[in-house]
Amino acid sequence: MFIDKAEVIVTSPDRNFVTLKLTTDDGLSGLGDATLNGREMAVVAYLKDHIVPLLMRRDASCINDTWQFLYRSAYWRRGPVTMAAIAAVDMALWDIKAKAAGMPLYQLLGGASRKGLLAYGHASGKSIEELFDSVRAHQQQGYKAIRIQTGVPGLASIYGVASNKTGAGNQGKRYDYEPAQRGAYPAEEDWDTRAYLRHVPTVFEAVRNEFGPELVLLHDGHHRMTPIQAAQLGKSVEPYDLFWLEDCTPAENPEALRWVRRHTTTPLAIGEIFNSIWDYQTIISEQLIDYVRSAVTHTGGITHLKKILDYAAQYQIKSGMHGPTDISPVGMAAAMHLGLAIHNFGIQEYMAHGEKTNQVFEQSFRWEAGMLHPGEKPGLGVELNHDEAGKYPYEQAYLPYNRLADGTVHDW
Ligand code: KDG
Ligand code: MG
Repeated sequence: MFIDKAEVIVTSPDRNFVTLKLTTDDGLSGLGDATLNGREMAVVAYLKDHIVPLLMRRDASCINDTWQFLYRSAYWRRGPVTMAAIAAVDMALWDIKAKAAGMPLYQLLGGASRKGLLAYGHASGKSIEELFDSVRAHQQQGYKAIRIQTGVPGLASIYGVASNKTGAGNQGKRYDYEPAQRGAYPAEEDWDTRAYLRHVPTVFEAVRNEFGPELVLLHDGHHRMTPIQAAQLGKSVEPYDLFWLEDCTPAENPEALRWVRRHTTTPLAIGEIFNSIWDYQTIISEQLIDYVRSAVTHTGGITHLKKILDYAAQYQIKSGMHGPTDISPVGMAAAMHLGLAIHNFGIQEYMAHGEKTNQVFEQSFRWEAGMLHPGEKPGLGVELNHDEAGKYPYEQAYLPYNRLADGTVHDW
């Protein structure tokens, strides 16, 4: 079974997606997600110019060897562009292998370890009333776990707060926060850590009082605090029993988490911007986190993320795979198969994709009572509709960036 054809498909139904499609000489095809939000075309060039020529006539069944060959023969290692490109090849080869076996991929990864995957959605609101509406709307959709992000008094715009309102007259409207905005320049947002630290505990107190102790609550700090500020926040939300506090400090300095850990028992999650097992070495072996946030798409694919999660399992650290809308339905399917199979699954982030995206990517996953399941179709269970994809050419889009009141650029 040889790789005969490799296509890199860029489509922008509700947002940009980069997909690799590999086809074998005996007619099987596999899909891989290579979407790197705001830097999509860098991965397209890496795939088209440097990877696709190496794949032609390779044995499609040799997934490990192909992974090592692409990783080591480049000499230059790691990095989001390289690892997203390798991830796409890896996913597509697993898709092909599972189709050849006539099984859903999770069966090849060892079979199901659970009935379904607890998933969390994104509730948000500029005010407490809007936030409560959004939490209720998520509960109506079946979510048992909900991430809470709110506006902060004095700040005009903030990460994670959707612009579309929920509630009366808006039922059914898509209101998830979509940070990447189409256009030629990134949008500017404002930031004030002290205002944020004062406000967030009051929000969690209000949410717990309104929705009770059962609801699983999460929060994303999005890399903005210093270690000691993160420790303060972790401590101040302890009474509200968070499932996790995510990305409390900038992820490049994993040692910062030692300081946070010393001061708070709020569980910590990090890793959506990591791309290899080496990024996790210190924080897993020193047990500085509780959840691994990597996406299959950004961490070298199923082969490599499974290694990270197996390593994490030795330290009772669980998965919490990244699942915003910039992970395509192909990347989400890969996460669901992996999450269903591993023992140390924790939770799966799930932001439903828009209608156009769901027409481009035909999917077989199930959403029932707050749980995801990848379905029983052989392979990943996702097929690309080329006609639909062709309707939506790439559109330049950027993630926003932050400035403090005095004009200093801050982590976004
Ligand atoms: O591309 C960046 C987004 O995926 C990121 O901002 C989303 O932090 C995020 C999350 O937790 O989903
Ligand atoms: Mg995040």
